[in-house]
Amino acid sequence: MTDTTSAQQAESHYFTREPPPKDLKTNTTLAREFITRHADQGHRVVLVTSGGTTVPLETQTVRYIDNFSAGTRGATSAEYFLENGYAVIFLHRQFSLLPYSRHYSHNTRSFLDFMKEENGKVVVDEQHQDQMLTVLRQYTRVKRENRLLILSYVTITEYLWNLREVAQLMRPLGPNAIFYLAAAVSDFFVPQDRMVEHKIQSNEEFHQGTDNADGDSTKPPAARTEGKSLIIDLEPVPKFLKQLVDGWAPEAMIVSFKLETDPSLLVTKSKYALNKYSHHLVIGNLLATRKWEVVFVSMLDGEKWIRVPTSRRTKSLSGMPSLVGLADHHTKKDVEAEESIATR
Ligand code: PAZ
Repeated sequence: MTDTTSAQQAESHYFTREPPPKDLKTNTTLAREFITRHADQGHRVVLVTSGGTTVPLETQTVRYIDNFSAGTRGATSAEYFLENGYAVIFLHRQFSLLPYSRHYSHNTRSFLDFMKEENGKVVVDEQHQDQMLTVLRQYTRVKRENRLLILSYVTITEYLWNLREVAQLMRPLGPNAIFYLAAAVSDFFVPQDRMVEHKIQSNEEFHQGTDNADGDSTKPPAARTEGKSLIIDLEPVPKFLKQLVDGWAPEAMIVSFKLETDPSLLVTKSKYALNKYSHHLVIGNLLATRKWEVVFVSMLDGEKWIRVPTSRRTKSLSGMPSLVGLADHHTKKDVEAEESIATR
């Protein structure tokens, strides 16, 4: 079997087995209208994916697996695409950082700290006026020109359904389409037909049987209790980059990201991904240093490091992985560093 055939089979198996999200039709309608309008105006359109993906353990989800991503890379990069005239579809994890508002959210300070009361009215504090005015002007312009479409997902399956639909809608754009895949996508998941319906019980007296949500007990639930232990037996998520490159959007420019924690693997694995999927660019980064340095790996330029000067770095609070995943506090210097990488 060729790589292409097995990728097609994996796609068909996955999307037959995993039901589409409820809001997929709405998202598709919005994306179609957005893409058509910008294609008619001759604009380039970029799909930026951003934030983590959850892996639910129960159909009525109480517990899920998550990752660290706050969506800083995606939200920051989206702003730079917008400033450079692109129309941006921002497919992000619900409640992760958004372009423009990111400057004032998920911060170590509350957004209220940017305000003060003056003559019975709420106004922006003097020291934040200049920066907020710049951000507000950029945001207002983008809104006026209707160049930002914000779509959201929560789970890995919702992410993949949206990615496939939007990619296929972007196909007619040919080389005027860019995919910038900064989302931190789970490699493992619980398939729908191996998911229990209700909250997994820890108390042995209340243990459920071995039925999955669809009442089928032939395969054990992927997340279940055995004795006092919770057993989680995840399945691999098919690698859809091959399908994106070869099938969904073959003429588009495709940029993928590679995250590692072991420095000795980063370049090797980035090159491996580039060779395997034959797309345009892999941007590699390490969890601990991702705010300060990335490596670009491409056929054209080989391996190229981009680093924020030491004088502009701070100890990154975001270097700490968080199971909760959402509260990735960033400092002003984190924001500046991310911008410094995004502008190159
Ligand atoms: O969202 P964030 O700014 O905290 O992190 C960005 C990132 C590390 C998730 C991104 O740069 C990345 O590498 N995404 C791909 C991860 C992967 O699936 O390998």
